Amino acid sequence: MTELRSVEKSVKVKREVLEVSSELMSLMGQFLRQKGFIEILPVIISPITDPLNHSVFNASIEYYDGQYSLTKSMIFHKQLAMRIHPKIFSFSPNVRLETQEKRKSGRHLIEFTQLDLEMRGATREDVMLLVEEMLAHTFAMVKEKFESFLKDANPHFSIPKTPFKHVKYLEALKEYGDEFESVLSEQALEPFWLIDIPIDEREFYDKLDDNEKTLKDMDLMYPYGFNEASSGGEREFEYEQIIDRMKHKGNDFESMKWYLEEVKKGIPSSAGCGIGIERLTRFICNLSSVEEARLFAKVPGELSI
Ligand code: ASN
Repeated sequence: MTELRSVEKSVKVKREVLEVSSELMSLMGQFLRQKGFIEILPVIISPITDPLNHSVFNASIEYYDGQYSLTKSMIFHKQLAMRIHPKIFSFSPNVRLETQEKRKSGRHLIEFTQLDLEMRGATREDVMLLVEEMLAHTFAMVKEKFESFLKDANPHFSIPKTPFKHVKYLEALKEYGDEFESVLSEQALEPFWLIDIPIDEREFYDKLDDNEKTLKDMDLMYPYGFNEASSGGEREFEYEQIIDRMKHKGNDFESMKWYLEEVKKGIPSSAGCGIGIERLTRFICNLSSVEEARLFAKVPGELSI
């Protein structure tokens, strides 16, 4: 039987960690509003959700003759929201029922929250510059407010220097082998972007580059071995191209039919990304796992309150 994670552990998160987490959500929200973004309410259940690039256990709810999925990411809703407003963000709770091996990473929870943002007509470069500025600003403000806590908790804490370095996925793979992400993250002293991810390594919705091999997308990587922080990119928005990409990936068309109908009517081009709140909190507070970065953490392989 699956163990119930001790309730004591689930409510034993440090008070300062929760304060940092609360503050950084507030700071990033303010920053984005100043840049003309509006906050939209998150979608928790929908017949369409991110198919992801790896398999997880099914999380869906029967409702009359249909089925709702719990949101794995709001990617498709962000694209549809682009019809109404050019700059949106949401603190989006995601449920991904990962297998228990994922617990070892220190980066996975089966329920987590990402700051998901999207910009109409934008390029990948626009998103990278925005995120760099947002993080530099957020870290500076957090440093001011939590100086004495951070001095003890995180000896590496520093305000990231912009612009962040760009590392090409295939070049890094060639130089450092399969474990290149961890190797580079361990070596790094500053956050960096992993760009040009090969088509088979990511979902169908990130835009294919003209070379037809890599995507116009990016992952943000934290230094000191904290690994992946964020993923995003420019998006596919043309019907034929989306169909081709879904076929290439072997995605299920039936569950995506409402999305495809909307794409056929037309959705704007856009770019965006999602930044995990628990991972950001973990990185800033130098925690060994995201389990310590929020209250009521749902760890892979266990039941938690
Ligand atoms: N939020 C991510 C993005 O905007 C997608 C994801 O979480 N898989 O690209």
